[in-house]
Amino acid sequence: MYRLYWNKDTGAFAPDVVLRLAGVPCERIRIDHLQGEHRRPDYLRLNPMGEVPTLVLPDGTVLTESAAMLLHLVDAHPQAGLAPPPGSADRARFDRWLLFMAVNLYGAALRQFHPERYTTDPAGAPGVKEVADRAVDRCWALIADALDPGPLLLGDQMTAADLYLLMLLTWYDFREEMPPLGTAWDRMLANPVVAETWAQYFD
Ligand SMILES: N[C@@H](CCC(=O)N[C@@H](CS)C(=O)NCC(=O)O)C(=O)O
Repeated sequence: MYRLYWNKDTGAFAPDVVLRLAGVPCERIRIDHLQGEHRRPDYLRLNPMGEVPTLVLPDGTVLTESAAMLLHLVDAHPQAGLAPPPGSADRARFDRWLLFMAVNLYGAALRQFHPERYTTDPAGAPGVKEVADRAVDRCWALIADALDPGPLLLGDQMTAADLYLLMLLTWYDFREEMPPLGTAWDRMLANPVVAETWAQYFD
């Protein structure tokens, strides 16, 4: 069985909703990172960066990095239909946007939320945040463009990349400023499994 280390309001939402949509049994272990549980030695042995989520595969393989978890799950459970087949042009687009969000947007979000971690000079933190603010805005504009014609990143089919997008969009509610984001949001939350999982993580 899979084992997912998760907490509310974290990136664990993305692998969790994919596991649920795939109908795959999974044990869930809560790691309260706000209480410092992600710094416990037993958790650091699994996830040396001390981050949530961590996914342990049925054979014991440990995965960190939420995007890597999605890439594994969509291929291990193709019947869920949450990614185009490997090697197809649509799969290349899927990989592109998933990695774009994981590297550029998630990365800029961390610099924006925790600028003090990215400078040795406390007085430099506001500058780090200002540059991160710009990077975040630019990333969202590119994602809104990628949702044309939409309604989702690859058209009509909801993929794991869209669900990753939903997780990030929950932290940045740009639905009014960028209507394609609102359309994608409504489309995903119309799925009852997505809505139920979202409510457990973010309500
Ligand atoms: N690259 C990692 C980032 C994970 C991450 O930053 N998780 C946050 C919660 S959403 C965390 O554990 N933060 C704890 C900390 O930074 O102290 C991934 O995509 O899984």
